[in-house]
Amino acid sequence: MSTLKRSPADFAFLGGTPAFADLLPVGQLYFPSWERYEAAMRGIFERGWFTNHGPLAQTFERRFAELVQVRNAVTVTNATLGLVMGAKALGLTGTVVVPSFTFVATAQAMTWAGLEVSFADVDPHTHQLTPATVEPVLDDDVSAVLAVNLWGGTCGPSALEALCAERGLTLLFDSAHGTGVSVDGRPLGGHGALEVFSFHATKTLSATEGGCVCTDDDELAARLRNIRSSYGAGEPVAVEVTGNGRFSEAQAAIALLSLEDLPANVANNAMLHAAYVDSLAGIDGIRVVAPTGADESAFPYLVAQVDEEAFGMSRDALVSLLAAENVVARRYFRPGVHRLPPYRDAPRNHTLRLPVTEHLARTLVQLPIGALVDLAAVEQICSLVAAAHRFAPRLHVEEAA
Ligand code: T4K
Repeated sequence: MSTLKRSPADFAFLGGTPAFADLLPVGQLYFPSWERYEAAMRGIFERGWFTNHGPLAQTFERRFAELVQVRNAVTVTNATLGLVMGAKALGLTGTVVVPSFTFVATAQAMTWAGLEVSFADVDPHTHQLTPATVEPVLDDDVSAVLAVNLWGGTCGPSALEALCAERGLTLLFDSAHGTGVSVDGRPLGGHGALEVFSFHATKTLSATEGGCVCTDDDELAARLRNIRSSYGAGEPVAVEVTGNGRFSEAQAAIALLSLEDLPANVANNAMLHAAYVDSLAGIDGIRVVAPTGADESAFPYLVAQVDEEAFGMSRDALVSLLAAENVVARRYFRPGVHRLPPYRDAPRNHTLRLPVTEHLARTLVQLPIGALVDLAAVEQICSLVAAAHRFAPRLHVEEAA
């Protein structure tokens, strides 16, 4: 049976056949073949060394440090914990400025580290923090800025470095989306005091769960290693508090295989991204937002912006229509972290308005890109979007909650 939408009745939400038989999620979800995974696991079992900074974790740290050209790559259980431990290792106090337009973990990691969070708006074109969006929220309580390199682009780290140097603020980066991204002729990893990467399964480099804190500051790295665990601490240095942020051998094994596959996976993302750009170009009211501020991107997300009036349907209605077709589009990062608990309840945020963040949270959609997507799938998703636009005046879609 054809899944082309030739009339409103062909849409799955009205009883037609879904365009895809299986759910197509947003997320990179690249995974090595079972054979390579099994061989890597066999090695771990034969060595009988499963965690506590084993040989695979050590090898991965060396290779990732080479990839991003930094002196120290400190692996951790996930990026959220990496941000908490990074803030602790830096000895941050007071208030940290973060963008509200980010995954909630960016801010929550600072809260876990005992810091106050002050939210800044982002640039409407790049979706990133800039000196112009940070400056209005700087006050005497602010000691640091946690900038986010979003969507496989960057926030332009050098301009923020200049601002923070001038104001005497510590600058750190959430580069959860940043593997394979370079700016000003070098990879993300060595900017600010530290940068934190995520190796979650939905990221381009995957350890299923995982993360890494990168820094060129050897003393900071020594504190981080001691906070993470006595295993892999190298030299014991005094730290206020220790935890468990270890990266297991199973995580490291997958991360090493993922590192081998990174060039091919990035090339695949680039091809799929270009196909989306081409196929969505002719449809009024929707446009692909390209990663900005980067010399090279790994294209971890396909971000599109919907102009409800020109498209004929809201972003939330489009998401609902696609879900019925088994395309699980995401709406990152709604409603903006300042509107989520616990932050929305803080008196300082009651009257806080971040118009760009709030607009992006209402209009952006992320479409599937990564391992589970091929060119035919991109074509089919774009033809669904085109049909949604064409038939919009005759479709009454209930908006996704
Ligand atoms: N900073 C930023 C800017 C971030 O974006 C993130 C995480 C962090 C910090 C923190 O990093 P970590 O502590 O996680 O290392 C996902 C991810 O869980 C999260 O890692 C990511 N950012 C965030 C943007 O997205 P969800 O809840 O939206 O997606 P999830 O996990 O449900 O997966 C997406 C789709 O993929 C689903 O439809 C299910 C599918 N899926 C997922 C997994 C994990 C699969 O089919 N198989 C799988 O194994 O959060």
